Amino acid sequence: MTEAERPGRVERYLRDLMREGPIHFTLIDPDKSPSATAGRVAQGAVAEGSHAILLGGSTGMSPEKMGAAARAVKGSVPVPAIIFPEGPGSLSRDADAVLFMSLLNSRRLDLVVRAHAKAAPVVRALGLEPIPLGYLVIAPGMRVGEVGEVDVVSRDDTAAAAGYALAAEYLGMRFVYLEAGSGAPAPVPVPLVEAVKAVVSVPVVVGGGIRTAPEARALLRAGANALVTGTITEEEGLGPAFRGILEEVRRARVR
Ligand code: 1GP
Repeated sequence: MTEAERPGRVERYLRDLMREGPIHFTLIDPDKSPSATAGRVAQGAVAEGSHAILLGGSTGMSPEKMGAAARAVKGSVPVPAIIFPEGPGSLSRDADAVLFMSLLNSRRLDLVVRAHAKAAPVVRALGLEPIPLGYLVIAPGMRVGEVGEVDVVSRDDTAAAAGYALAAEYLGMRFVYLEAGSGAPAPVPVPLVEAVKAVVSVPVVVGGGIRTAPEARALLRAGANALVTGTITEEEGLGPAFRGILEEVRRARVR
């Protein structure tokens, strides 16, 4: 990709959709879902209106597992398969793009920037589209908070969240992701999303602990440009809760 081609094809697809309203990402963990399952989940999710598939998990990833999942997803649905990396070991040329993300509030310098210096040439060689993103973990943070040695932003610290998000934008990151942690008992608080939306102009992605339609509705009303759900499909498949969340996204898009 040359400088003139940035943002790339996947980012343009996401931005074009987000111009019309918020979008939904289905997160599939290739470590928990063998490739046949990943393909089936992606197919069902996209049929319900999900706009892209994120592939990632916080442990146990390898390029082989990621590659198999990406091929299964791409063979099943016409939407992008985007790597949500745990590190350079998650990269595979079979995906369409990678969230090239800095874990903004980690105490581990490698997760803030140094792993990226190793990953960047690999991303380039594999021909993966990098999507620059600031990743901010909000309490409780769950496993990513622990593994990532994160100084989590407390749930009422709207000023800290807004500061991090604006810093990410000023550093040139083109998305901000507010993460409560996979399987969190509650999503990122609405006032925190509102505080971030009040200061940034880049799209704001919100994930972690979204399990119900009312939670999704509240986050969308707060201005979230994208919602990510993972656990709900792992636990309940593409059942009523998942469909309810997608229905909220659909409604927000026609408002
Ligand atoms: C995790 O934000 C995602 O990184 C999704 O979280 O698994 O709780 O839906 P859940």
